[in-house]
Amino acid sequence: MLHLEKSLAAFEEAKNLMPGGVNSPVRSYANVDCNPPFIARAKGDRIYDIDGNEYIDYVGSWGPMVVGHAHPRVVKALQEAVSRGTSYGAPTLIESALAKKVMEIYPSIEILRMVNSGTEATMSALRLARGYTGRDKIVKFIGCYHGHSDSLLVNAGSGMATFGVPSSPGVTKGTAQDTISVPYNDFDAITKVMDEMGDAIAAVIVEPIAGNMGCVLPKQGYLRLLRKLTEQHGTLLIFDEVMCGFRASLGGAQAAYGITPDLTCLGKIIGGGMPVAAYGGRRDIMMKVSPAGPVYQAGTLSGNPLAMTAGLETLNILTEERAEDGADYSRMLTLKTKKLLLGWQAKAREAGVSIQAHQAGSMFGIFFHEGEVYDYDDACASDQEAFKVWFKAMLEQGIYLAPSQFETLFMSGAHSDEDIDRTIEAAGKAFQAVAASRR
Ligand code: KE4
Repeated sequence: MLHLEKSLAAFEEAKNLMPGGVNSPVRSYANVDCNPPFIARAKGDRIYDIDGNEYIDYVGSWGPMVVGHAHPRVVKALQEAVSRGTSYGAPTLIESALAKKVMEIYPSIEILRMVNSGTEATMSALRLARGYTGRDKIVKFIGCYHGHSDSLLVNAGSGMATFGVPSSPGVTKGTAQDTISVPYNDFDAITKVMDEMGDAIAAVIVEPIAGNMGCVLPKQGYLRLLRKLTEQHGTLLIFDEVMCGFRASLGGAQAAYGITPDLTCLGKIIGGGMPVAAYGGRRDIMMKVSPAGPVYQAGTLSGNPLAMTAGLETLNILTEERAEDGADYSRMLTLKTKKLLLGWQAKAREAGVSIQAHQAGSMFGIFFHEGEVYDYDDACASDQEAFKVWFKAMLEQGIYLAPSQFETLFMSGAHSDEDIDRTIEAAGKAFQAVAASRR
């Protein structure tokens, strides 16, 4: 039995200080009907709560901690940077250094702008797409999440091509009507919308590998269809790689699937755990951004030197370090993830529990579902009660997972073979608990 007395007390106090006691909703553990451990520190693949419990961490701060927590190279670089000050609000060499590093890895990005969150990156990319094309409408996909800007907090309207309805109070009907939402992986739906309205659509924004309905992969040919349809209609294709960037492969989904978007949004890993995101792409488009062009976008802490430092050191580790067998970092992460999922699948079979296991490089997840999971409806049809039982059984055994069926898990270079084996054994017990809960 996990002892969480101090976390419980901290959570009660936090609820009087922040909405729901947290600064981001998913951290409240509301989706799994239990209380969140308050974290004291983390190192490598381990995370420690204020009650002294130790966990193997597969959340990795929702993606950024790809080289593990408190990596010595990142800590050292930050310690040196902080002694030179924390923010200048002025151009620095480190911003150019990180920009160059990102462009080496993402050749589709010819010019980029640093911002402070994935929300800011996608919001800015959409404003730019509207400014560049002179069009108002955008298309997003049901189940994909791109941060909390108003245009993107929109659900599908009643009909496929009809305009959106706000998914949150505070989003105006006027804003929502310019967003069209269609099912992910549905070839006919996107083709119909683009055939009917493509010439009025500024951008199609997509998580090329979806991570916010659980981990869901694009069907064969789907991303190529999006590229073809957007080119046909002069619509910009925006890849939101905030999550799958540096995860699906070092060069993200665009490298893994060989599709070149017009704009790319990055985040999480390029900050190495500090607040960094970016949007970038074709020079002719990006040169419309202020002060080079008329599309306004700004930020006090954009390109913050500490954040740039953590991001650059993280990317240097990803591109320089190799496993003992010489495999590059991304290959090593993919193999670690594959080993974990093969173990989970074997344990689930032993327990007589059907799961779907999805992997894209070092991002992964499972669904308690008999059939394939291709879209949000499929994800919603998975057994969420089973997920809760499994999640709690894993947490009890010291395995720290995302507290929602609709999130994705992440491997890091710090996860040892021993810890992966331990996680597989724990999953075996957790799948047995699921089977018992169904009897
Ligand atoms: P942020 O504004 O949270 O930095 O990024 C928004 C965002 C944009 N695009 C994608 C594909 C994303 O996954 C995200 C944010 N991811 C969530 C995890 N599902 C962050 C965790 C949270 O909301 O607390």
